[in-house]
Amino acid sequence: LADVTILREKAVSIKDPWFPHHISDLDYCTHVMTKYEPELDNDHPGFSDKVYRARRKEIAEIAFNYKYGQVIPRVQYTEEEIQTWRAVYQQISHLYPTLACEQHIRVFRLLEKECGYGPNNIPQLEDVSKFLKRRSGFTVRPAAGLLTARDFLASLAFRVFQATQYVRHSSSPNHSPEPDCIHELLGHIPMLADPSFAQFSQEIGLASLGASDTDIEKFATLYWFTVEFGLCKQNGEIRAYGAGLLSSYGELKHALSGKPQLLPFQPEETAIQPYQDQDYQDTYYVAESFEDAKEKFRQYVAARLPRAFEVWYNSFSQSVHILDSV
Ligand code: TIH
Ligand code: FE2
Repeated sequence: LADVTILREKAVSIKDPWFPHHISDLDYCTHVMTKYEPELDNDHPGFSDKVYRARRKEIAEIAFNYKYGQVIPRVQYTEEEIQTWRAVYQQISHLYPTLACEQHIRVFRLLEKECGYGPNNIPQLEDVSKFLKRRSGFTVRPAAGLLTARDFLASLAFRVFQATQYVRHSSSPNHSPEPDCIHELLGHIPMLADPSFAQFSQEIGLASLGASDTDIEKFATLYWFTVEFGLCKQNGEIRAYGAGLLSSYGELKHALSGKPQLLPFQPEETAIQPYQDQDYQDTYYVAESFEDAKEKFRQYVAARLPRAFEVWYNSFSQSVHILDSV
């Protein structure tokens, strides 16, 4: 009887973090971290550029006003923004055939055919969202900047990817310290179209719902070393599947140059490895495959981080159901 009381107290405790139950609740999961806002971070390449800051504000407004179910407004990108995109695109697309994983290479070709990918055009979030929906069930919603890990991970539980829509500052095309649409479009979108990778992403999201702050930190770290900076084995070679690599010419070459430390992906160790986002990583984790990474992640969640409840995603109603565990 005592056990039952404790469990029940836990389940209804006001200390349990709120989390979204229906995909439309993601309208409340849009909290931006201020550390990289060009206005607030004096290391930001756009800090002293008034025109850039005004442009960022204008595009962020789209995200602030966006509500679930709406069509994502199109951005008319400027010639300067397209030039930055082109510079990244032309350089990095030469690296893909030898350094990107096969899933990325395959989908990238489709995106060029079907979604307006090319050196002279920045694809629109609405179009890539429709593309993803057909391929893996993922959709995109616009984000105003780097979100808190809790909000960002929660959206993955609903197969929603919160993507920025502004372009990095033209002074540093080859590496950006924060996400921008070049990173989302070149790095994340192709990967999210792969069903196995989509499933892995959603499972990190589901595990994060209602988790403690300590656990959120661990999931965010796992996300960092997989979805953002992951490497995987393929046909006897090591290839990149992390979006932060697939969108950064400098870091993609660095990661596979033989200089940084490459370790096997082990959730227990990976989850507590310190990381930084200002410069290239000095450690990367290599997965055997997405299926293997998913299996290891499942075991990690089941063994290490018990929650007072289990969640189950109902894709018909696009909502999360709570099941009592224990
Ligand atoms: N460094 C990446 C790029 O230059 O495209 C962007 C980021 C990925 C993750 C954090 S910032
Ligand atoms: Fe990212």
